[in-house]
Amino acid sequence: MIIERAEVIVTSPDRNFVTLKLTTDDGLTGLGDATLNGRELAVVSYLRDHVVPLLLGRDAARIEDTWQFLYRSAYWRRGPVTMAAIAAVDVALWDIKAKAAGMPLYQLLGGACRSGLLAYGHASGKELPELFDSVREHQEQGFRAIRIQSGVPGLDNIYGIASNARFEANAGVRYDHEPAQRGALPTEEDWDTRSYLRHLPTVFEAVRNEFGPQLPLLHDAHHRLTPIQAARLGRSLEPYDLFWLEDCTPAENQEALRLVRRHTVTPLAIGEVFNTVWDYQQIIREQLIDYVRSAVTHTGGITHLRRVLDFAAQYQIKSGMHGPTDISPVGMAAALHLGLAIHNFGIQEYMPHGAKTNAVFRQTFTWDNGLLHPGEQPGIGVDLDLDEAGKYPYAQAYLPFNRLADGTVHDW
Ligand code: EZ4
Ligand code: CO
Repeated sequence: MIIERAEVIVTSPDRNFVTLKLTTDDGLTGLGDATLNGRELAVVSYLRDHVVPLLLGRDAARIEDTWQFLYRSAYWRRGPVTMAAIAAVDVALWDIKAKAAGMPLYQLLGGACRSGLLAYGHASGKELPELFDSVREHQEQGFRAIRIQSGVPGLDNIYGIASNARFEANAGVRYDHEPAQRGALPTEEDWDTRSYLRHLPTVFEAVRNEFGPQLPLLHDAHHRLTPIQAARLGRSLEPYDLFWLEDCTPAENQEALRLVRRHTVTPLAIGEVFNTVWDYQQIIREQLIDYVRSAVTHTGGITHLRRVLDFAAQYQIKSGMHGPTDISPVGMAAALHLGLAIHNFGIQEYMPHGAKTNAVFRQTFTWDNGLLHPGEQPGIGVDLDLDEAGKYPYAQAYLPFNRLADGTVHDW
């Protein structure tokens, strides 16, 4: 099993995706997701210019050794570009190994720990009636846990709210809650923390009154709060029994979570922008979070994220892997195999991809009664149709950014 070919495929069916495809001398292929939203081409270059030449001729069976080689031989450690590139290689090698074994990947990771993965979907609405409709639509689609994002009075355009204007900006593609916008410049959104902190508890009160106490509800504060603001939000949401409050602070300052924890028992989820176990060292050891948000795609692949989650398991901290549309079907498949095999699975974020994306990436996962399952095909269970992929060239796209009313740039 010698790696004979390594191709980096960029395609933009409904949005940009970067995929690494490895082919061995005995004809096995493996896929890995390397999509880094808004900075896609940096990972393409990292792979094409610096990693592909190192892979050719290597033994595809040596996954751990290849991981350590790519991580340590670069000298420059960590970071989203490096770790997305390493993740793509790692997942492609696991895909190959599982195909060689004739097993779905989760079997090689220890076998299933559950019959399927509880997944949450994204409901949103600028006003309550629209939000309620969105919750109902998700329930009809089978979701048994739902993220709630709402408009805030006085703010026009904020994170997490699906709107028609956004779909038009993406050339008519209806792609719910896709924050990246095609175009030469990032779009500007509004933010005001005081209005948000006042408004959000009233939204959760209304949702609980409408949908009852049982439905697991989640919310993403998207890195916008100071520690004391986050503490206040967590406390004010306690009556509504959240499954989690996500990214309440920009958590590269891990110590900030100590302050939040002192004031609230609302469960906390952090880490979609983290990329190594080192980003979690303090918050896991001090039990400052309840869920690890890292995706396989952005955290060094199956090999490294499993290490993070095994560390988390010692502290009863569970997985809550990031699953937005910018994780490709390849990255989602990898997440489902890992989630099925680990004991400390918590919940999986699930935003269904669009029809064009599903034609490029042929998948075998199933969605049944609110549970995801990766399927039984050997490997990760995804095939990439190169002809379909070739129809959709890269289109420049950026994530938005925030300004406060006085023009100050704020965390997005
Ligand atoms: O903003 O995936 O929880 N989900 C999120 C996402 C992220 C995007 C960034 O690429 O926070 O919507
Ligand atoms: Co998030």
